[in-house]
Amino acid sequence: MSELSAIIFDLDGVLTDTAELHYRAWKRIAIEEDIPFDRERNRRLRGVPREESLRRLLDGRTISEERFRALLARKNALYVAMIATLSPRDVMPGAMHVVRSLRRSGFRLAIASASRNARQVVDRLGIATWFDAIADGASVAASKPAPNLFLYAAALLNVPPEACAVIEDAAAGLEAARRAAMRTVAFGPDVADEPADAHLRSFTSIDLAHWLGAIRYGVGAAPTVA
Ligand code: B16
Ligand code: MG
Repeated sequence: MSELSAIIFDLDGVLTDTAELHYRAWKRIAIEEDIPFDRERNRRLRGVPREESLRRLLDGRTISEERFRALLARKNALYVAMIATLSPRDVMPGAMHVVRSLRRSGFRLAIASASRNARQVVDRLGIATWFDAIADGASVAASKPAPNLFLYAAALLNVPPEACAVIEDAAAGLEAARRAAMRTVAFGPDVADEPADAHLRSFTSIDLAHWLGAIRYGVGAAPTVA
């Protein structure tokens, strides 16, 4: 197995809780369109691009292309209004400490987000300088669960995919990382039962040495780190 030399962070749901804002925007659309939608159904939308999210929300209902485009624009307007209020206070608790520790240990660091609003979120959080590279929803045509976005981020870092670990809060993102032949870290309660090389509940009580050991050598046992 290649030496681990880079960590790729998902954005929404990992570095900040904007996954909740995506949910609230889709919930508004669902109410307006009279479509049943709750947090459980929202799990199928997490981490996938906007168009595919709407298809999953519609769940087989057919609408015109024009209406489809209008709903996408409406959802994005709702979401963009919500992220306008983000600030450095909205960085996920403990994330700064983890990023600093990884950087001190010599890891290359990137963000790989399916969102076309990722740059704006990163700027509002004030975290752009923490990373060597940022890949977003405009970087590749086929987004998560295709491996392309993570492969693109690894290429920006100039690191082979096998030397990367991906931290993800969504099943679609973990699948994309596996397809990219990268090590996987499942972050948060939504993916607690997903297969991954390590599971993290949060960044706040992370035992970094143990966790890095798990993704470096412990593939298979899937240790849980509190
Ligand atoms: P946008 P991530 C993803 O970001 C979100 O998890 C997902 O819910 C969203 O639909 C997707 O970005 C596209 O976002 O509509 O802003 O382009 O988790 O990959 O950082
Ligand atoms: Mg995410």
